[in-house]
Amino acid sequence: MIQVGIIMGSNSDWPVMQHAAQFLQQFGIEYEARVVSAHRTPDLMFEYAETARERGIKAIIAGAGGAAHLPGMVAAKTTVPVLGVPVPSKYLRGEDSLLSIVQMPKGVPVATFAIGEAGAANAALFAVAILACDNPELAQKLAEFRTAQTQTVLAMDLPAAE
Ligand code: RP5
Repeated sequence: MIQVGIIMGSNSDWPVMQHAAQFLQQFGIEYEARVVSAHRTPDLMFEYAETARERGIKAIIAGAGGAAHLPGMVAAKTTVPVLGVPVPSKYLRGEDSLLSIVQMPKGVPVATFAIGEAGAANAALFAVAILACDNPELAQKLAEFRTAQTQTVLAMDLPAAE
């Protein structure tokens, strides 16, 4: 059963958003990835948001660039947690995307992540953490991932100064 939805405003967002998909795959989470645009397919966006809960979706990772209203508008139409990923934009390097997503007025939250690849990856890890709340096996996998990451950093060597 699909538990996480990854949506994005354009297929041009996929190089960034695929980093979310990769992490979900790594943790064995079933997900779907779709292009849903706030301003170009607004009816689809509403339908997606309105049916997400009844389809069993537990978290929606929504990425968009520029005037990035997709995460906020989806959050307005569902109580499923929405995790917003600011996609780097052509002219403002994603600072516009970040501010559009993060500055939600009080009452309709969007959890906002870093601009770009790190944000997409962390949104997926956050979705895993949400699902792990009532899934001990998944919580264990997440703990093992963190331990492995720690070991990688502890094993880092630095070259001699030149
Ligand atoms: C946004 O406009 C999308 O999320 C994308 O980041 C940006 C550019 O879209 P394209 O012109 O590449 O389709 O809606």
